[in-house]
Amino acid sequence: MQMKFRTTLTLCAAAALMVACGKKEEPAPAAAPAPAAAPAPAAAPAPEAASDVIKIGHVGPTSGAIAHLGKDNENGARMAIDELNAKGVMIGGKKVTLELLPEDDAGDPKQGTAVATKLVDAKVNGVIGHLNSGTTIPASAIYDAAGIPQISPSATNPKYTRQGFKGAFRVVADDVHLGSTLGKYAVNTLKGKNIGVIDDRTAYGQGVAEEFEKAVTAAGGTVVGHEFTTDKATDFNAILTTLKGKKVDVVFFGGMDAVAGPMIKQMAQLGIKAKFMGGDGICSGELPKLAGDALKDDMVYCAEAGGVEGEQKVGMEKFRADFKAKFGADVQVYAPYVYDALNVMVAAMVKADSADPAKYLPELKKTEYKGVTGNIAFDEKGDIKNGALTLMTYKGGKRTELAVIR
Ligand code: ABU
Repeated sequence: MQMKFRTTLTLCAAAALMVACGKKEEPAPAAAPAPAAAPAPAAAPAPEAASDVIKIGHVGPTSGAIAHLGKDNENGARMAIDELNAKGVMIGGKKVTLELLPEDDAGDPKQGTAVATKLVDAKVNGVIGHLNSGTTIPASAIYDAAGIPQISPSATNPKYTRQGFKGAFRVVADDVHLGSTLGKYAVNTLKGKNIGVIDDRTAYGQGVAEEFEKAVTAAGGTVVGHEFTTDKATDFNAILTTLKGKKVDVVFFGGMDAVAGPMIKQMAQLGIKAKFMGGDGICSGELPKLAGDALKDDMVYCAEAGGVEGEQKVGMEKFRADFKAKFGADVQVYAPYVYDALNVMVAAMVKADSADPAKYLPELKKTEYKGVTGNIAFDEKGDIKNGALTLMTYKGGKRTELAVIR
């Protein structure tokens, strides 16, 4: 696929980014012979203050049913920005100020592309986000066309990094890893005999459910039914009754916690005693509130698309404590991944001594970063190398780690 990365010149020519480009402004390279008329008007000198600012966009759904997840992600970005600014970041021989441009895509693909365009127009130096695969994938084409690197902290649909966009990265494992691990677990560990699947038809929900189903079949299990809902639905009685008729002992849901919670409640009302499984989208701190008393101990199994073991747990625990102290809220799922993604992006800028995307992108590709979520390096597609999953259940209304799986 043809790359459409904007040249260094184009970005550096934006007066507001002169210093962020890492060098004193160089004379503009000779343009192709111009039709005699209009010499390019001399750019007005950039105000000193503006030239020291590096803009980083963040996008997640901070409104709507999964606003709690969007805010969690946004707070991860704020935490990184605040710490970096307090520490002081030197680029191009100057101390720069990092500015967060937070945007709300409401988890909606159309709004996702609208805010992506807005961030491009604002001349951001990079983007962290989006949260959902359904918004991340269409937005990635806009960032790619503008030459702006993007790191998603949570979008797990494989397609995101398989479009040939050289500036698209993610710091979590993908749905192939999630679905296949959970599918094997359903058959081999939970001993599911009649497995039911429901998905919400989003890029994430459909993708992870399909991978789960493939893995169940490969492990010798049986999917007795696959039902469909949406990410806005609230009534699941019809599809749950169908699955009840098939005597399901495990129900896998491809979708987010805001839908999973009421679904678990309605399973209880219908007397369905099956285990409930899902990917990272349901694996939040909020799920027990959303499901209420219907969520029993050892009933729900899910996986976060990352994880740390051994000594690296210390850094993660410190992050969680610092996050709670700063925002008065527990981490939901992906705030630490956002925090790392933003630090990775800024570390690449510092290494390149430039916030010009064309200059720091090569450093981003070479990332070797030890973060709170573990070691981050990217493969040729932009996916995290050697990604982990953390298998979770819920006990006493709290997420409880079962194992970290690679
Ligand atoms: N990975 C689950 C939530 C985000 C998404 O991929 O849509």
